[in-house]
Amino acid sequence: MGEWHTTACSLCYVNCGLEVQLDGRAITRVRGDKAHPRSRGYLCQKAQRLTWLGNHGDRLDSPLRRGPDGTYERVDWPTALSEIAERLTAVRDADAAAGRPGSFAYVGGGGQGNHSGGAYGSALMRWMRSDRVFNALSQEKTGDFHVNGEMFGSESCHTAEGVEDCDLLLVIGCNPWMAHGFPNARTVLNTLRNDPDRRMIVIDPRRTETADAADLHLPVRPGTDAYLLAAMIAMILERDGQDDAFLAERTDGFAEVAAVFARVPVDAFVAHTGLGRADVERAVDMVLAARAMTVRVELGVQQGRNSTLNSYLEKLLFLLTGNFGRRGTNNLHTWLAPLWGNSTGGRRSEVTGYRYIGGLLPASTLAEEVLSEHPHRARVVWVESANPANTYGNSAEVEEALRAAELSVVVDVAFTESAAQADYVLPAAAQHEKWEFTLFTFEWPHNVFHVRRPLLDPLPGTLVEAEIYARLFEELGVLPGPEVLAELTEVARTDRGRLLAAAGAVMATHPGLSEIAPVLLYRTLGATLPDGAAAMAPLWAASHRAARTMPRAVRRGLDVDLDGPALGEELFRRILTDPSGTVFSAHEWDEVWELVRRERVRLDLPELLDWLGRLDPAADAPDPEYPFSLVNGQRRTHNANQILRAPAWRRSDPDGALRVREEDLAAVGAAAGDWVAVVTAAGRIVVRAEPDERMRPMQVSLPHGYGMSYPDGHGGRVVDGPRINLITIAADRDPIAGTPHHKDVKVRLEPATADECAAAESARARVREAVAAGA
Ligand SMILES: Nc1nc2c(c(=O)[nH]1)N[C@H]1C(S)=C(S)[C@@H](COP(=O)(O)OP(=O)(O)OC[C@H]3O[C@@H](n4cnc5c(=O)[nH]c(N)nc54)[C@H](O)[C@@H]3O)O[C@H]1N2
Ligand SMILES: Nc1nc2c(c(=O)[nH]1)N[C@H]1C(S)=C(S)[C@@H](COP(=O)(O)OP(=O)(O)OC[C@H]3O[C@@H](n4cnc5c(=O)[nH]c(N)nc54)[C@H](O)[C@@H]3O)O[C@H]1N2
Ligand code: SF4
Ligand SMILES: [Mo]
Repeated sequence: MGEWHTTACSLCYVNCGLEVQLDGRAITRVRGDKAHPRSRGYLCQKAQRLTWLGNHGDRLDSPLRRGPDGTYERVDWPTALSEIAERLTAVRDADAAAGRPGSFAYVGGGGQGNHSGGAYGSALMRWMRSDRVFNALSQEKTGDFHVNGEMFGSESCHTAEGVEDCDLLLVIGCNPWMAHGFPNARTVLNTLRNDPDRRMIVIDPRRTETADAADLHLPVRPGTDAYLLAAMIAMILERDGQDDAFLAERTDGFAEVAAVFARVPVDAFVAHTGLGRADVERAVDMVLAARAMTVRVELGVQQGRNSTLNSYLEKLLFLLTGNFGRRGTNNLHTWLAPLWGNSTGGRRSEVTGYRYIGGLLPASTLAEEVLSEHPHRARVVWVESANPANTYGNSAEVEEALRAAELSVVVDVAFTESAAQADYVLPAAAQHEKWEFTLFTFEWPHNVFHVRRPLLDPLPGTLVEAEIYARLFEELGVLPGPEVLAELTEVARTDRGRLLAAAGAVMATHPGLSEIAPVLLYRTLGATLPDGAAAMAPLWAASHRAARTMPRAVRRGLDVDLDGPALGEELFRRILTDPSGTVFSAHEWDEVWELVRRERVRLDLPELLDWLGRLDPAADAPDPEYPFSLVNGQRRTHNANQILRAPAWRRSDPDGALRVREEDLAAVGAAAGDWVAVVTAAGRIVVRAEPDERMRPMQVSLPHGYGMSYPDGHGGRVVDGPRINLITIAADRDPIAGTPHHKDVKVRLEPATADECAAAESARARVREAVAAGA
């Protein structure tokens, strides 16, 4: 038996603790890590063949430079970085000369399990005098952040879910059985199913695997959640079901909210959802009977129609009924370092007019931000740990933007669809080849941070992100000379308490250095950390901040009796040395109010109450040209965003099939197993049809996480499954947050033409051949 190494899964943002065995560079066995304080030994089917993460035929192992004919040439690191530095400097100088804001767009900055690069990439953005960030969060969660900002006082006040302790779990627009989204999801759902005293309601057009475990499933018509939630809240208030004591003690604005809900036409709204009034009444009965309800939402409503309004209504539902701040209800959670910022000031992009939310601009506006004629358009697109050409709305436009930019750079482990458009591609070490961590730490009242150690050396030719950025800053001439760095390193080694003051003195004489503090920490403090943990250096600052802002909770979490800087040092030491993760904060339930950034929760948000007042079932009629509602990006057994490119990883669903009810398929003249075309105004893709009687009539689904090209073993590349964002229309998005309506894309189905079928069969055969050959 080989040795077991401790690590974490990075195939979804739950990041379960794992133990793995290795054979050379291959992960041969995987099991859950029982010592992980959050996942406690849990893992799902996706992690079982983690060997394909980082160990496949499409790894990059050299920087690439695009030639005028669109082919890529291998260049060495110094060449790539010096040329990039020269071009960045030219843009930065031109920005300054024109007196315009920095035209650098930072895209991504971390995936499902790797957030260490983000600090360094953000430093580059700041040095380029920009703050334009686009990432996955800004195409799913920014509506939620906006509402949090207005209600709780900061957009980084983010809700946690008491799924393990609630007696009613209200699941809206998510499928935790498949997608997780909270730790140990299948265990939690099975426990709920088997406990006669606990209930679950699922609001989803599809009878999902999660709905199978529910006491009540409400198969809402796609895109009508706002009507349903508004009707439910109106019914609760009609029945005086609000928690008056909680509202009086903790909130403002109830009267204004109640006045608007008194005007909600409940019957018309319920009719519009396609549900029966009796079922909705039953849901309301269950909410009112609950001792502790937790609401769990995700993409079905966040990437659905009325996204930001849905986020508001979902929160009103738990707040009006007093299901906040107690065991088993919704709460807020702590951060070691917040994953997103706060921009409640209302700043907007000059190019698209969209506001910044959580410090982010909408991913769906990236292409416009670049392709616009506006003098302040983005001119550099810097992509790190994201594949916007496949994951942002309208892939063709995103590709055009990457080509049109004055400079585009992709930092990735694989030759992605985005890399295939970039001027330079920089190969990063994969997640098991470096120190890494995730900031997806959403737990309350105990929160866990997990730093994981490398299992392998970096693949030759690759660098960890911290080193890529540090070398780039050396080329840019921003870092001080070796003697100054050596002096600071010596301070870090011998007298860390003095490091901030010493670094401050250096910054005072080096313009631009304060913007890249993480890089300075990496090059100095980093060099003194044990076992090559240099890239973790920014966590030192984060540890001290956490210890300063929530000392009591950190003391309890670590079970120590320290204070001041000693507590921060101990926290940093612990997160670097605990192999299975550290409980970095432990609170009492009612201390959640320390995290709320205003005195009382604000309930009446005029912009959203206006939106609610404008909801009109008549304005929401189906489009006869595009009669189906497509869940464009469903989570299934074997998909994981764009993380796992190797087709061999998937044990199920090799084609990434279109799921559709058999009668709906027959009505368009097709049958199970046929290739069919899915058509929108933006494009047409050809997919394999597979019957799924769980779908709601006239609702179909395609999986997220396909459409990646892969080496075919004969010197070419072949696309594996549907490239779903070829058919999304980037402008079909939320008016406030710009989040796309991916879960309700209006489409038409047609039988594929003979040529399309032949091309699809051929691609499929080449993928299967590559898999058979061990790709
Ligand atoms: N297997 C797997 N798991 C994953 C991922 C993955 O790629 N694969 N990705 C991870 C990531 S990044 C995320 S953000 C999460 C997302 O996790 P989820 O949001 O749970 O996953 P989805 O399948 O995208 O969509 C959820 C549900 O929304 C429903 N839905 C569609 N339209 C509507 C509607 O109008 N109203 C309502 N109420 N529901 C609707 C769909 O039927 C679907 O069941 O999953 C994470 N986990
Ligand atoms: N139509 C549609 N579009 C969607 C969705 C949908 O449901 N439907 N879902 C959206 C959601 S919720 C999300 S979260 C996004 C996800 O989309 P993205 O934000 O684009 O992220 P990922 O798909 O996770 O891609 C991660 C990239 O990081 C690379 N990578 C992996 N490890 C490392 C590393 O250590 N370093 C570096 N530098 N790179 C690495 C991978 O090779 C991959 O190219 O997609 C969104 N797009
Ligand atoms: S739930 Fe997510 S993090 Fe856990 S094993 Fe499955 S894919 Fe990995
Ligand atoms: Mo996501």
